[in-house]
Amino acid sequence: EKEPVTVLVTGAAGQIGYALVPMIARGAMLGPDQPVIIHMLDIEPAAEALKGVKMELIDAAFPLLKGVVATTDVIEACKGVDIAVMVGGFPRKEGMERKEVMSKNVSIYKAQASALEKHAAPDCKVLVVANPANTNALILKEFAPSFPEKNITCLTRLDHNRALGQISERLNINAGDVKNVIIWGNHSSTQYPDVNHATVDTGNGLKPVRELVGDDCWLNAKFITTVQQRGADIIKARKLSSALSAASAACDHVHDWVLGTPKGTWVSMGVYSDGSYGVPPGIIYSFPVTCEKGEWSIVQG
Ligand code: NAX
Repeated sequence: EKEPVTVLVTGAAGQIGYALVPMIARGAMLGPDQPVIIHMLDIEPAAEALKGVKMELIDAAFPLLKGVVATTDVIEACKGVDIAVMVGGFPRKEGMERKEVMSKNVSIYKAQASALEKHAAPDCKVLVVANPANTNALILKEFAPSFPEKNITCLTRLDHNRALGQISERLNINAGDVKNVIIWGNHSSTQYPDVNHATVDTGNGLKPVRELVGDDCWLNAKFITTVQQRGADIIKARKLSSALSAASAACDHVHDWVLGTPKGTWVSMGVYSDGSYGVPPGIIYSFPVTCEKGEWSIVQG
């Protein structure tokens, strides 16, 4: 049997955390043969709720789950962690300026970055989910200078999957047959969902999405705004923000990063820019990437 991999989930008592930890414990993140130890971090006001989540993980009797730590202590949470999924953060509340949210998150991410730097495994891979995701990832990178830049990423896979979902609904096909959409930029409404290189596996070869949809008006307008605004639409419908789809996308992100992308397929990840496509180096930006042996590379050309 393989050695267990230790996965940290911060904000684990929240909505996304509640959907995410059972997925990890079932092997959706690291594979059906990979044992895991889950560390869950939350803050004091959520400590009781976090205990409840731990009880439920035990009650689910997951064969792959080799250990659970539920804590409000950042250092204990970060100890020996191989993969860190940063879901916790200070949410933007009604009437709050973006700047205020940022400054609250700066102090949270500063503390968590140093704890990870000192106590996590040296090659720990980090996925930031909490908003503003790109900015929080950058803050984390700034305050964990000894971490390889390549190990700090943010989640835009949810937007990527939303784009696949919209195309598959439109064409009445399976989402698994659509590939190579791209999310460029920020995880926010300024992102650009790009279908210009996307294809569909028709069972009879690959066909461009543009050709199959045959409606550039829809692709250039409604499709883009639907993907950009999907988060807001979910809130309208559920009165809560996306959770199961966010958790599932976090699993996809780490899964493909660690285990590799299939040949001929790329995915979208928020990563440290090396200047590709004229994007200023040093910011965290969503690009098309392929992954091999635990390393992502930006698709060129
Ligand atoms: P919840 O408010 O349900 O959960 C957040 C949890 O984080 C709470 O349990 C809270 O106590 C905890 N927390 C707060 N400060 C913390 C700290 N300093 N250390 C550890 N834990 C802390 O939010 P939820 O719906 O789960 O969303 C979590 C984050 O994901 C939000 O920032 C949200 O904006 C972001 N999202 C990002 C997405 C993406 O694609 N990148 C999509 C979904 C989601 O909106």
